[in-house]
Amino acid sequence: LSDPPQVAKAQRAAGDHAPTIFSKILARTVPATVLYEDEKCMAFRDVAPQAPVHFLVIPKQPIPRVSRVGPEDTEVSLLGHLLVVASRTARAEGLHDGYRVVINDGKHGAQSVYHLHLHVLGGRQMGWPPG
Ligand code: D5M
Repeated sequence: LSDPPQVAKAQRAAGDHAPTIFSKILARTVPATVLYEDEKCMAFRDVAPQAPVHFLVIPKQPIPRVSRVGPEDTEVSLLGHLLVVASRTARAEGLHDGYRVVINDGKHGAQSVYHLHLHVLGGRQMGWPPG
């Protein structure tokens, strides 16, 4: 622990595994506008929307980030399930002209909540490339 890089590494690792606000949303101890829920995931509106429609799809399993998804079939199929739920919920939200799905990973990806989540944004024309 006297080695500062080790401390920084440990702090980063702890951050990756700490419960986040999304655990509280799953537990319904923090309110959210829930659009969809099943045994594996939940979709709810983003509190700081970046488009007319902006919701998040999160697994109930607290995987911290997409780069931590393991090779196990259950985690691989969970990712597929999250995408299918994102697409179905987008349709239910009326996004018939398309939408964008984004996963931010880590520092360079500008991830701020370390509980894996898919952003779904729609209801306006998106630009490319993203910032
Ligand atoms: O995005 C994390 C996203 O999570 C960001 O768009 C805000 C959103 N957020 C944070 N707290 C809440 C609550 N309490 N309800 C709904 N949405 C929330 P990231 O990809 O990690 O940068």
